[in-house]
Amino acid sequence: MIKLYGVKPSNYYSLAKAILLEKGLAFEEVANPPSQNEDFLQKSPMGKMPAIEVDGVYISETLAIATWAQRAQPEPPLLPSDPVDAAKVIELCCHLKLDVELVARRVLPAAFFGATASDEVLATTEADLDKGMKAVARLFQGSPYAAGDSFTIADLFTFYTFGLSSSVIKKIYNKDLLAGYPQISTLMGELASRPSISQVEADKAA
Ligand SMILES: N[C@@H](CCC(=O)N[C@@H](CS)C(=O)NCC(=O)O)C(=O)O
Repeated sequence: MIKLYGVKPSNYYSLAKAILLEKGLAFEEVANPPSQNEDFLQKSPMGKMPAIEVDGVYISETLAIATWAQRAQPEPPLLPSDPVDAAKVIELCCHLKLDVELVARRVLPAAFFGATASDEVLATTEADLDKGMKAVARLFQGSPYAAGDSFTIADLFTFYTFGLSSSVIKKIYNKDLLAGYPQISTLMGELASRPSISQVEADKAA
């Protein structure tokens, strides 16, 4: 049985869980917060969650987990079979993760954990985020899904990137990260009622 390590409030853990649910793969959730303990570093070399265990092998990094899931369980597809289309989905996921989510995370400690962000950090984060949002918008299809005709991992990256990033940005800058991006806003509303995502969110609240 596949094991999923991490804790439910994490957006990346949620993303990996939604992937397993979309694929209809049976898995067991093992509560394991991020840690620098040797035991957890063997599962996830940066000590971050999520990690999965498949036949005694550990895999960290959500994109790697998504790639494994697609190969292990091709149906229903979360990546297009066409190589270029698949690469475009991954390209969008990378920009969501590296140029929006990770940038917003710079001010997460100030938003929710009482830390102070310097004026310089506040200014560079805002400018970099603006650039990241414009990059994502260039790739975003949104008709009807993030990468075009079919539901893919880019939709899950979209949901779990903006779930966190929007709340951080609202708290720090009192602004709506998705203002000016109506396609993303609309998709976020639709994705919230997708069964996999609804289940992940309901489990979190339970
Ligand atoms: N690039 C990783 C990011 C995972 C990540 O940042 N996880 C956070 C929780 S949402 C974490 O474990 N943070 C603890 C830490 O940074 O030590 C992925 O895609 O899985």
